[in-house]
Amino acid sequence: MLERALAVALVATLLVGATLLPDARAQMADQSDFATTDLNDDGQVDREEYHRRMMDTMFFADDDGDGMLTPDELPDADPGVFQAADRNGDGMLSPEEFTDARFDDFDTADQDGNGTLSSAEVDAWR
Ligand SMILES: [Ca+2]
Ligand SMILES: [Ca+2]
Ligand SMILES: [Ca+2]
Repeated sequence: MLERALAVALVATLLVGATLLPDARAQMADQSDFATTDLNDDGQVDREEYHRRMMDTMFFADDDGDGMLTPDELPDADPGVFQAADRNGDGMLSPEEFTDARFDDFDTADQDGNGTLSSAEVDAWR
């Protein structure tokens, strides 16, 4: 039981955003976070589930509701990480830019390339 709880906590940490949203990660890294993201409850997080999670994360971070994320709205984001994610250089992250950056993390963590993240893969990624 303890092992599973630990794995779930690690998955939650990855899903909420290890690089872009450390603050949100701290707020949301609990066990229910993984259950929320794993919509079909199969113990794996697939790209669709991950994408929905990113949309929720972006929605909550977008203080002025304009659909774009600025450095102000991601106060804890590393400026270098933000700039790398801002592909068109307009100083804001569109939903596409935001999710693209997060899917880079997903692909890195998905070591067997089967398109889903197991808790073991998240564990190894960290
Ligand atoms: Ca905004
Ligand atoms: Ca942009
Ligand atoms: Ca995998």
